[in-house]
Amino acid sequence: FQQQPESRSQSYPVPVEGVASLDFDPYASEVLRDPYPHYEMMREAGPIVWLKKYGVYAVTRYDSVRKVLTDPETYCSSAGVGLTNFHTEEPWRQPSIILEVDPPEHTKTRAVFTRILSPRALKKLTSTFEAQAELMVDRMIEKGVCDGVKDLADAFPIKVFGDAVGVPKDGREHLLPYGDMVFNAFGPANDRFKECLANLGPATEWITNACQRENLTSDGFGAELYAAADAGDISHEDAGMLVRTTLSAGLDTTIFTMGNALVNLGRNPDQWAVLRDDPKRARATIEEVLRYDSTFHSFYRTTTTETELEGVPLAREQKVLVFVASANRDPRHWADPDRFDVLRKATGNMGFGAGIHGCAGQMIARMEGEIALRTLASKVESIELLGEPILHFNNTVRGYTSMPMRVTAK
Ligand code: OVM
Repeated sequence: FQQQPESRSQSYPVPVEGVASLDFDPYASEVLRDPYPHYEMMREAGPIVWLKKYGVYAVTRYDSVRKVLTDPETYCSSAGVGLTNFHTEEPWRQPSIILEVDPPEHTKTRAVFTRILSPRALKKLTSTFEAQAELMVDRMIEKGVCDGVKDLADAFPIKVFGDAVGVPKDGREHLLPYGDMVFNAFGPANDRFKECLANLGPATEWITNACQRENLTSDGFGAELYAAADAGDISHEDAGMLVRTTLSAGLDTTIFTMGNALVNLGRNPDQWAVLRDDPKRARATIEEVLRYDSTFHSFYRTTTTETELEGVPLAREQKVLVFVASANRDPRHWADPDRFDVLRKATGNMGFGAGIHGCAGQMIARMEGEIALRTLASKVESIELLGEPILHFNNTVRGYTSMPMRVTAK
């Protein structure tokens, strides 16, 4: 039969016989607090499971996740990469022209990003980023007792990435709440989503203004996106939309990743010692943080056609939930996956996704993380967490908002 989207009913599709059908809610607070035992439960239940509450299939194993992400013709992004199906439901904001599109539209915008974020372009930023990291780490040492999030994980990307894009210095406190909304919106319209939307206040307006050409500095990524429009590669409206992408995707993610690095190094003094004794391992450490404690946990694809995944027939317009953070802990792929080991080869992790939509900013994100960690490891002898760091709850990304710690100078 030919299943049409408009003929989907509440009860369709039912999970095929033999597929685990779970009551489990991956967005419940107790799951977000420590999702990994729940990921193990889903991985062991099968290569694909049905989540009753949301009417979606979910994949949690490394190979199944990669299969979905590397077949964008079957598993598209243009119906949205959250639970909301843009073909049948209203998105909370105008869809992204790089994230929430398929080829050929995607190919054009992605190419502009690839060029603007080229290795050569990033190299030019290195010394500025290093100088800022030094200032911030010196300040932490001076304080002794500090907050790893407020003094570094948060402050560093807001400063260096904000400057690199070229947004106004005033009002950058709106960037995180806006990103929080973007990432909550990839999940269901639950209380967390609704509360975030209700408290968004002037953040959206600030972001919209920051994306306008006249409010951007003349030498940042923002200006370069508008120059690409002048050159005819994209429209001027597209340029503004792509600035919005940098501000949506580039802050909460790098900030949480840096915080996750500090938490895991604080909890594993032997691993901190490896990095401190060889700060060149900062890059590999960030990679292991992305694997072991991924910032981005899950997102969706939508089937463009009837298909089959792991032996299960899928209808057209079926949302498939993809858990990259679970793939990064799959024992079928990783030896001793639940061990944080900065000496392991963590490349191939899917913390940045995979395939044509794999994070376009991953090189600058790694660079920010590497520079901050290398600077810390070069100047600091010990880091000690003072009490439990404060976890932030979001439907899609996981990180900390506060992390009291003591640092001592080398
Ligand atoms: C965008 C966007 C927003 C959030 C995340 C993202 C992970 C992209 O607006 O294009 O990539």
